[in-house]
Amino acid sequence: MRRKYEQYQNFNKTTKLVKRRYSAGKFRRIKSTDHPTVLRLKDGGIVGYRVPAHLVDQHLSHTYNLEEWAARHQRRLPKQSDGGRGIRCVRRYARWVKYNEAGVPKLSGDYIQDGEMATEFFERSQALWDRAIELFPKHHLPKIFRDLSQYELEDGHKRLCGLWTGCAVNVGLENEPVETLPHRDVQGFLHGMSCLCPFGIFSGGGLVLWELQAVVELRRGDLFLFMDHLLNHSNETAYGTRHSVVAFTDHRVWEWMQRRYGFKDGRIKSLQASQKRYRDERNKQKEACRNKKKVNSGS
Ligand SMILES: O=C(O)CCC(=O)C(=O)O
Ligand SMILES: [Fe+2]
Repeated sequence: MRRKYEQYQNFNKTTKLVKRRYSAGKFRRIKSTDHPTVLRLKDGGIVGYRVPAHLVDQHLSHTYNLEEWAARHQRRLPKQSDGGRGIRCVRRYARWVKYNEAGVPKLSGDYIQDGEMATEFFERSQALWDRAIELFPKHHLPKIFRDLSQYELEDGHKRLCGLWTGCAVNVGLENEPVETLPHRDVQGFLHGMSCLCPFGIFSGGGLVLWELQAVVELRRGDLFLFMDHLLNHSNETAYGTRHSVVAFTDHRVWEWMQRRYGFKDGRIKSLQASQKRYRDERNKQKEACRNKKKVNSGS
């Protein structure tokens, strides 16, 4: 799956057959249960891990806290839309390497602009991030856990979201629950995993994972750890009030960590080489296919 990674959105390459299977309701449904669910590829690699809300907090206080925050600030928050993902109000609160030439992690513009609202968001979500660290499947995914947790940010700055250096808060508006269009979060750390938590009083909104031809049902306050940079994903229709938060570490922060702590992640180079081989191979096959068609049509 990582080999197929492309830096740009690639949902347009999803075949008609796959889209038809989805429309016909033929994707596998991964129903909610009271236990954690592991999603594996055929080769055994884990690409998703769902934790039901009651294991995060039996009283669901993590969701109440976020819901109160959204209800209090929904009207005041700037309506910054994200057309690619089809969301009308998204706030990105992160320390990230973006829009700054020095390549050093800085607080995001939304965090600074939203001031007390952003600070309050982190007061209210702190318990959730602490639990996410405890619930992360460290035994199954030791390398991802190590990479996400072992390097500090500069000057004792804490990662804003526990293991992750920032988050996108998708705020549903009146009669507009958060339902994303198919996309990948391409800026994510190539060997990492993000953490999604939907909140609000809603039904529907299952997460469609296109490459897996599966729909993961997510209830209010569930956690879903997944490779959002590798897998095209979108939401089914949601009803009611649906918001969500996705905690992530972006790849450029990982590049900064390598410079700051003086190490080289050898996996990236060999991965990039294998991605290139994969693309070349695919182009060759396409070319051969085109030539064959030409010969068959006698031109
Ligand atoms: O709300 C969701 O379930 C998905 C959100 C998402 O994919 C995103 O914010 O990138
Ligand atoms: Fe996403």
